[in-house]
Amino acid sequence: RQECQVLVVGGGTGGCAMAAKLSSRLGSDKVVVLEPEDKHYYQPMFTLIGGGMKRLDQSHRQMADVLPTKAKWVKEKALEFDPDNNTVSTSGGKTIKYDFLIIATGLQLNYGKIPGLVEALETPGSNVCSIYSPKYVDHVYECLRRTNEGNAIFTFPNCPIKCAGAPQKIAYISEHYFRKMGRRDNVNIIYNTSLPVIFGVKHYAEALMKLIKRRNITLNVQRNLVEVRHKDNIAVFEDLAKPGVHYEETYSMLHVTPPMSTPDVVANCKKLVTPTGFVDVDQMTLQHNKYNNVFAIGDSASSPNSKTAAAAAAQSPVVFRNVMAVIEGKAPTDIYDGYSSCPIVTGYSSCILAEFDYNLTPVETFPLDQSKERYSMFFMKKELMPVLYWKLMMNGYWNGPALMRKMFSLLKLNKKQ
Ligand code: FAD
Ligand code: UQ1
Repeated sequence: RQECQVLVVGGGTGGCAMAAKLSSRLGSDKVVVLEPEDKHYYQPMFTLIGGGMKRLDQSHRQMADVLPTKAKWVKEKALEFDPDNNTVSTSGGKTIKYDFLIIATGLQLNYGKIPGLVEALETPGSNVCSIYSPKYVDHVYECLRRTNEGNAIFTFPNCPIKCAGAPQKIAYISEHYFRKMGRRDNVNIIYNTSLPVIFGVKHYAEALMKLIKRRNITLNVQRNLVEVRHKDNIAVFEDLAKPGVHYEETYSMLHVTPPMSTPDVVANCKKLVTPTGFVDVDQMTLQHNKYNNVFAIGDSASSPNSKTAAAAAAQSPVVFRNVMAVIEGKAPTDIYDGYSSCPIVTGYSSCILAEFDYNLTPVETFPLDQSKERYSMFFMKKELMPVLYWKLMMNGYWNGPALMRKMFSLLKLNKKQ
């Protein structure tokens, strides 16, 4: 049995940032982080690894070096939440009692839900790959190099996912790769998405539709991958507009974005979650709707924002101030506006930086039209973001770009006067 003031479950993007902020304010040994993994991955790099622009070993650090020294790390899994008794039981047989709980368990990748997919991903020589898992991301570039002709198919599943832009980023990078290699005339690029549109924010969707047309990419909406038969190089899709109607498509390369959900341990704790399995929090304060001493940050929260590290960054000061308020016996008053951001990499030197809030209204940081493809945004994504992540965000010093945006808009106002 162990006790702590704040228990953070999950030492990924949101959990580590929160642990850094809280342990720095509350002092040593008040915060416990429950996290079973040895390595902390900077997942936004996976897209670039897929395109051969970064290596897998550049995307991770030892968890011990990333988690804050003032917090105590318990290297175990949460096995069961008991929010009525303020305890979490762990894979090492511990029961941790907390005053305040922050759930930051992210999303689990359910590759196994698609018959034939895991076998396909794990059979050497089958050109089936996925940037989403550190286990498979290294294989994506190899698939690109091996593909000379035929259909290169990219999928988007029928459920909420993290970084909803990533499935199309890897399609655009691949298209550019085949063009660079002089193979583009022989390869069809097909993007099959379960969604009814290319992107949820109209401003960027319009720019992306033009790009897709210009680059001769086939877009099929409401197509959900339901089976992979890798021996025959066949992917089976369901037409979501006509349930039960299936299409078989032959591929020479298949890039799969897997279905995702919150980890089973979270989804199964019915007291804590919404019917879809996300931690049931108020979308403004990120405090649990039933348990006042429970908060969530990041991908496992029910707040209807697009799930990204950028969103977790913008949530982190809100959760921090609201937890501090509750610790001091006050009501939480800080508000998260749903900010999320997605650098949509469109090739080996260009990027559209989508930024928006709960209303799906663009909330752009820089004083230029970010729906245009730019090298500056690509450079920021590839070279600056990893530094910002490891040096600032992981130490609790990055609250998202809101301050930067305000500075730029002040400068713009001054110019007009
Ligand atoms: P995570 O960072 O995934 O951390 C969850 C942690 O919880 C993990 O360390 C896990 O081990 C731990 N955990 C799970 N179960 C348990 C348990 N039972 N007990 C204890 N610990 C547990 N975001 C952007 O902002 N920009 C991008 O360009 C971008 N691109 C992306 C591209 C790809 C391919 C991917 C996969 C993601 C991308 N993201 C991007 C999304 C971003 O990585 C996530 O939104 C972010 O990491 C979410 O943070 P989190 O803390 O909620 O979850
Ligand atoms: C961001 O804050 C963030 O989290 C650290 C990302 O994840 C790596 C991003 O990709 C982006 C774009 C942001 C937003 C930051 C700026 C400067 C617009």
